[in-house]
Amino acid sequence: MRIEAYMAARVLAVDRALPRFIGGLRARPRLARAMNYSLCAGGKRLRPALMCAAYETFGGDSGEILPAACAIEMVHTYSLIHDDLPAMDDAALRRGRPANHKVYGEAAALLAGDALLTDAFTVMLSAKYPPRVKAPRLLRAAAILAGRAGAAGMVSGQAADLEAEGFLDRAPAARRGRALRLLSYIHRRKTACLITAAVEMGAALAGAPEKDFRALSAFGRDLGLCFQAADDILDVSGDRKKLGKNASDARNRKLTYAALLGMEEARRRAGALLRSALRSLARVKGRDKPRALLADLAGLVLRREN
Ligand code: GRG
Repeated sequence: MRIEAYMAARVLAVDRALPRFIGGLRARPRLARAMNYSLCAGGKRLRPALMCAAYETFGGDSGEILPAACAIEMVHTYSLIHDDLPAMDDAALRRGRPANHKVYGEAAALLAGDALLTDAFTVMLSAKYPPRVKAPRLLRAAAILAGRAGAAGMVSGQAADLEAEGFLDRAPAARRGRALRLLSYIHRRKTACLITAAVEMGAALAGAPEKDFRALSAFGRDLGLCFQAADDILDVSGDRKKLGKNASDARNRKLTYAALLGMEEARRRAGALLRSALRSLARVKGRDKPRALLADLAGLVLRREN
């Protein structure tokens, strides 16, 4: 199957399922609208697709784990809503529409994010799964999602990202090594943690052997770093219409590959990270076709225009 067709099928499944899951949560109507507004705004659904392809690599059928795939998209969407708030990146546009707080106000946007994060676990843990998804596998997947999204992962990445604003104005060029280490810390957590979680969760739900789990985890980490390097480049040179958001890194004095190393070196690093991810993927045993889909998905991450 071509990767575009695979992605389109996953997008369709997730787009249909998310409003059903939100509808089942008994949220107050305005809160449910605010949650749906950002969830159903046309995200690429990269993380659910990665989880599905990882699950299929170890023999599963991706339809079986739709609640878990939707759960990671809920966590991702919460992070985008909170990231856009004035106290964080202060962005007016997201996914081609006004940011959540521009429509519903800051308090409602905060609460929509809170509910999406918390109820990701409701959706994931209260669903019915086939016998292959044994309870310990489901619990491990939930622990991965919590751990990678939480204080040890994405939240600390976001905290460090905010602390690093203006770093390049304050630090002399001689401290480039320190800046690179800080940047790597930020990227690993802010972006790569959730992308790593996607493939780890797919592997955990399918009961992948530990060796393959670790190789897939390394694939996810480098793919996540490649994703962020590409994001930094797109923020400088991408087509705003296709991106569906305004450039914000320079305005926020962000520490990025593009700002620290220049565009050419940022592109070179993104390519090197993709190759490193593919080397880890080559060590993963499992079904050939979904593993090839994972490789194609990785290629899309580097070539993407939004
Ligand atoms: C608020 C705890 C907290 C974390 C926020 C997501 C994030 C951390 C910051 C967003 C800043 C940013 C643009 C990071 C780059 C990586 C990223 C998550 C990009 C958006 O993901 P896509 O391109 O978005 O997969 P879509 O809209 O396609 O789902």
